Amino acid sequence: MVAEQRHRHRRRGSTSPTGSPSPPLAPSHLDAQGRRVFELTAKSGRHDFGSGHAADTWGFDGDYLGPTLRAAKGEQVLVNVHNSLGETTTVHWHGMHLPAAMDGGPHQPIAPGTTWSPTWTIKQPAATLWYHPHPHGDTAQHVYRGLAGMFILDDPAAPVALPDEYGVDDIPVIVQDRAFDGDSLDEGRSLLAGTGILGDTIVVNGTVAPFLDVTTSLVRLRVLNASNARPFNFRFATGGSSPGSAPTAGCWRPRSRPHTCSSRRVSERRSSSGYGRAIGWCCAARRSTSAATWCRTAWFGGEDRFDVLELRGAAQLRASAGVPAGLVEIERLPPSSAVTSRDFSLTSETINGSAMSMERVDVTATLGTVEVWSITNQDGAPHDFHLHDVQFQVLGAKVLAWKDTVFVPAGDTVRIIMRFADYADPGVPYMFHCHLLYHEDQGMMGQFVVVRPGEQASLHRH
Ligand SMILES: [Cu+2]
Repeated sequence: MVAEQRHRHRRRGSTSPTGSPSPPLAPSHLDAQGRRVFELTAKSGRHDFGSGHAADTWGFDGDYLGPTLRAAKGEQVLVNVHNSLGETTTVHWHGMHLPAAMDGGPHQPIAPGTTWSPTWTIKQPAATLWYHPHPHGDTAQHVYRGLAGMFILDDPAAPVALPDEYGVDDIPVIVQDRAFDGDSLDEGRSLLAGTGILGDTIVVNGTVAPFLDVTTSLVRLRVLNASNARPFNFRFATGGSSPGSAPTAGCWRPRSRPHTCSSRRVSERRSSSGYGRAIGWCCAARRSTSAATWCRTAWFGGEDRFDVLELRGAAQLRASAGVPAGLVEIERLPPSSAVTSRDFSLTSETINGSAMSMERVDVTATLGTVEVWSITNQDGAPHDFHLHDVQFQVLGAKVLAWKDTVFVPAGDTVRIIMRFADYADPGVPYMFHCHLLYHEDQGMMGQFVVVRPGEQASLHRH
């Protein structure tokens, strides 16, 4: 244990750590049309989180979380999503560039006992994405109960020389905070927090107090913050159990070259990739605060510190290749290429003063054009802005990267730039919204439609 923990954040029950196995890779097969076909079933179950917690949960194929889907750029995928829950849900492919009708937002409900079968071609660079429900008004509850999984995209034409043995030196790290009421998941804290549930127990890959056995000198961690509301500023605790083994870490986004840093904010409700030289060290999370903002940040979890994942190095580590000098090429979108600028104000669980309506189109974007969106948080609370369909770049950011979600601190403005490419459908919208799931459910969400030049949006009726 390296990070301090306040008494109210001390782990419950036994603190003997348990292993944190990677979620299994989802099996798939190629059908007669050459499509890579996956099966996913949303179901209820009972999951042992370790440390004495066995709770009623939901999962895909299992009792909690879901298998990791993996596909390559250029492949057409087909996912048969079966709903064996007692209520309607959806499955959204977070960060995926795909047609609106395949997006899995509130417009693609999966009724109990039915199957939804979206199919699309992977047209984006290698990425660590995820999937989770997106039913309007119920997203927080469905994700909290355990419906989430990773979706890894590879690009065979642009290989990156990072560790790539899944579960051995290429590790999914799905981080969630959970609150327990006895052994049950506590779902009743939303109204108290203002941001939705802030749990006092950290769960990684569905395990409390986890550790990871490391056998190679370099590991790649694919860190996914799948919490409902909590932002993290992950850092590596130095001075681990092996003398002189302070890790180096860096490279948390698809970017052109390795980048060394001591901490990485994953406040954004999505995933990042990182690597570290792993020799017996811990990984801790906290958010820095200043005195002036103490009240606010404490209220939203900013004073909390947690140990997240202990990496236990084997006595003998298999030597890995070195850190590559280059990673991927990223085309910078210049603001001068934008044909449209839009302003979005986030306040009081609305965007530009309106709560989400499935009957209203808030933005109509034209296929093939670049836009700049200026997002202002007018609240005293933090928000996370998430855009479906296309990845964007943050103007003025220190590091060039493709992102699908951006943290917008209280009172701040963030400007993002994106190009709407490949897919237009005047009748089916994509969503943009705060990715604090409680805010999203309350209505801090809007709809955008991508049309061909000269076309008008006209929503399909439900
Ligand atoms: Cu929000």
